[in-house]
Amino acid sequence: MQPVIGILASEREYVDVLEYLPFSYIPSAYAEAISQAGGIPLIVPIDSPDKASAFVSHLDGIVLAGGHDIDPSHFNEQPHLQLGNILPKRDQFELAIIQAAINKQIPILGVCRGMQLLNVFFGGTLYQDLMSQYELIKIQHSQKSHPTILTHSIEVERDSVLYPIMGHKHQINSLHHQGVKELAPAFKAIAWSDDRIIEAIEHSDPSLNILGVQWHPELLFKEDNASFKIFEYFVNQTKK
Ligand SMILES: [Mn+2]
Repeated sequence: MQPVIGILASEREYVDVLEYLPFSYIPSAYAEAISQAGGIPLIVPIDSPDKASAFVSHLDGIVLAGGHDIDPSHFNEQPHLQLGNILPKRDQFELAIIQAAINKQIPILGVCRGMQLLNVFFGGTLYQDLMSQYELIKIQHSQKSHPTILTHSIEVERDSVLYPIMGHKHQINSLHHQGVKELAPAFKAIAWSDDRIIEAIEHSDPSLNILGVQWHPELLFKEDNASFKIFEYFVNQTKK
């Protein structure tokens, strides 16, 4: 049986000449990557947090995707001047899904915003805007190049699930303007950029199987073998 992997959808208004309708959506690359890696991708629309465990009861793994900024009220801050769009109902639903996934002990992969939300769920904080809030910033984390172009390098911790996949140094894409500030105590940082932004995290309890990456491997998996292997690793974990 192939594992069923829930990919949490975002929502936006579809603006046509006559229509302003909310659409559930997620970039197709997430589903393609999961499917190629041997999972059955299932796109999960935003719903009531009360239903999170009912959704999770049908799933073997969870992917938290990229997208909106996270509502800073979840880490007791007011909105910074450079905070982007937030979608509070998405935050609330995804936070409930994380709790339900932990209760069921199924693996979670957080990508970009997904990694940041995992950190916030476990009590960490974020830079709402790296450019203005992180003093040591010196490289482009919100790349101007096409999203599939590899732009900055990361250094990977030896004692981590990513090391066998990526080795010590690897080139990645970078499409984030927020970042992890205080890492939640439950996590280990396992990859960093040159200017010491945390680029990947894993939960210190390996039985929980929670991994977060700050870049976008779903946009690279066709050309970059390490990106594909992240999805393969994740899907294999959901079979255990
Ligand atoms: Mn980056």
